[in-house]
Amino acid sequence: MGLKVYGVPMSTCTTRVLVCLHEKGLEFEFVPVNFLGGEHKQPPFLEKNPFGQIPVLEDSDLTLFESRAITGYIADKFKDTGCDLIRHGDCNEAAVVRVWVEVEAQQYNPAIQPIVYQCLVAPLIGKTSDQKIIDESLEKLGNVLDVYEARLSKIKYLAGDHFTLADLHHLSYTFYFMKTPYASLIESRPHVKAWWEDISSRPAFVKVSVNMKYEFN
Ligand code: GS8
Repeated sequence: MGLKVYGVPMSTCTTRVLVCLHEKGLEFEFVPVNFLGGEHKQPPFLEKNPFGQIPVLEDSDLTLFESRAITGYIADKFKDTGCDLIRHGDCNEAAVVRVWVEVEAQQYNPAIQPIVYQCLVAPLIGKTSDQKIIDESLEKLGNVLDVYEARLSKIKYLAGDHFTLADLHHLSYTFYFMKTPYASLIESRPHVKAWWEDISSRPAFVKVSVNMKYEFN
C-alpha cells in the first residue's frame, strides 16, 4: 500500500500536502472526502483524524493529520527525492527553514485566513462578510508582509537561497488571497511580489492550483 491523501481538491490544507507530493515527484492516491455530506465528521473518518478535519495522509500503517506535519514527514522520508524541502544537509539551514515554517503558521496564516474566509467562503455559504474582521486582519497581514519585504530584499526565498517548505506552506492561502480585492498588499511590495510570482509558477503548484476553484464539489 502506498501513499493515500484524503481531502478536497479546493481545500487550502489539502493542497498544501498535494503540492509537497508533486514537488517530490511521488505517486499517490487521492481519496476525495464528501465534505458537504459531512463525511469528515463520521466515525470511519474520525478514526483517521479525531478532530474531523481534512487532510489525512496514510502511508501503509501510518496515519497522519495536520497538513504541516504531513509535509514535514514527506520532506523527511523522501529527502533524497526531488527538491530538498528542509535543507537536510546543513543543520543551520534546516533550523532556519523550521523558523520560517513557524512564521507562516503563527504569523502569516492567522492574518490571511480570516480574509480569505470572509471574502470567498462566507458568500459561498450564504453568510455576509464581516468587514471589521477583514480590516483588522489586513492590518496584521500588512505588518507581516513588511517583514517579508525586508527579508526578501536580501534573499530569494524565506529561508535562504532555496525554495523550501517555508515558501511552499504559503502557496494555498496566498493563491486565494490574490482573488480578493486586497491583492495589492502583495503587489505593492516588489520583493514579495517577485517571490510570489516565482513560487506560484513552480510546476507542482500550477498542477494543483488548476483544481483550486472556490466551489464545493
Ligand atoms: C487545519 C485543517 C482544516 O482546517 C491542517 O491540516 O493544517 N491545522 C489543520 N481543514 C479544514 C478544511 S480547509 O482546508 C476542515 O477540515 N474543516 C472542517 C472542520 O474544521 O470542521
